[in-house]
Amino acid sequence: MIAILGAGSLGRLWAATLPAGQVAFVPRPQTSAESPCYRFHPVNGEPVPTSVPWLTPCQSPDLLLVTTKAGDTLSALQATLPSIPESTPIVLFQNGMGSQQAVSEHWPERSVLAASTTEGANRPSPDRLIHAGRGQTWVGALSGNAECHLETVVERLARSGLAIAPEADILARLWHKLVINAGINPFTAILDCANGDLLSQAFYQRWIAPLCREISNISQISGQPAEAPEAIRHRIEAVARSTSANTSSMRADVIAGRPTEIDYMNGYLSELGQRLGVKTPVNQMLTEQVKQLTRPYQQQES
Ligand code: KPL
Repeated sequence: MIAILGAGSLGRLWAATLPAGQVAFVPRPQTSAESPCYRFHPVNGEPVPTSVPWLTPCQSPDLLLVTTKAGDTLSALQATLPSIPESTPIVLFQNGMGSQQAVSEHWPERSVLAASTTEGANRPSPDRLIHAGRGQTWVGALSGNAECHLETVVERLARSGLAIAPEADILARLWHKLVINAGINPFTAILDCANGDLLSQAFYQRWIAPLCREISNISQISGQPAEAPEAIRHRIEAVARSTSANTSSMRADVIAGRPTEIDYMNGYLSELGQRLGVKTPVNQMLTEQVKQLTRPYQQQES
C-alpha cells in the first residue's frame, strides 16, 4: 500500500495514476469523513472518475509519498509518522529547498528520499484534477540509508505511467529547479501575471540580472555546479516561455489566499547567502514583497 500525505494537485495526480487499490490518502485533522472523489482529466483522453480511500489505522503502508506544501511538511509528518513503520521509505515532493533537509535531519533513523518533478497539474475546482502537461520526475536518496530503497521506489512509482528516473545527486536536481522557481515565482506573484508575461515587465527587467548574479555567487560558494549569471537568466527565461500561459504555484497561492513557499525559494537563498557571507539584497527584497502580498492571511491565522 502506498500512502500519500497531502491531497493537493500533485498528491491527486499520483493517486489517480498509480494502480487503484494500492493507494490511500493519509487523513489529516482538517479532512472530512468522505474520502476524496474527483474527475481526473488526463493529458489526452476522457475524464476518469477517481475515488481514493483514506488510510485506515490497521493498514501499514510500505511507501509514503509526501505532497504537502513545503511549509506544512514538518508538522504534517510529526502527526503522521508515529503510525507509519520505521522501515517505510518516505519520498518528499516539496518545491524549493530547505524542507527536505529539515525532514532528513529531524528523522535521521528514517529512509528519506526526495523527488523533483516537472509534471503540471492543477485543480480549477475541488472536484477536478487536470493533468496539464506531461513532465519528468527524478527521485534520489537524501539520507544514507535510503539508497537501498531507490530502485524499488522508482519501479513502484513507474507503475503510474508517469516518466520517472533515479537521480544520483538529487540535491543538485532540486537546486536546478530552485533557481528556476526563484526567477519566475516571486515576479509572477508580485506582478500578478502568467509566466510568459513577466518577461516584458519593467520590474522584472530591472531586477532579473542582479538576481541572477546573486544566485550565481551563492551557487559557487555553496558548492553547487558553477553557473554564470547569463546562463541562469537564459534558463529562467526558457522555462517562462515554455510555460508562458501557466499561473505559477506562487501566484496561485496568493490568489487563493494561501501562504506561499517563498521561504523555501528566495527566502532560502537569502538565508543561505547570509550564512555564506554572500550579499542577497534582491532575494531579500523579493521575499519581503511576496510576504507583503500574503500578510492579511498571516494576520488572520495568527
Ligand atoms: O514550478 C513552477 C511553479 O509554478 O512552481 C514553474 C516552473 C514556475 C512553472 O509554473
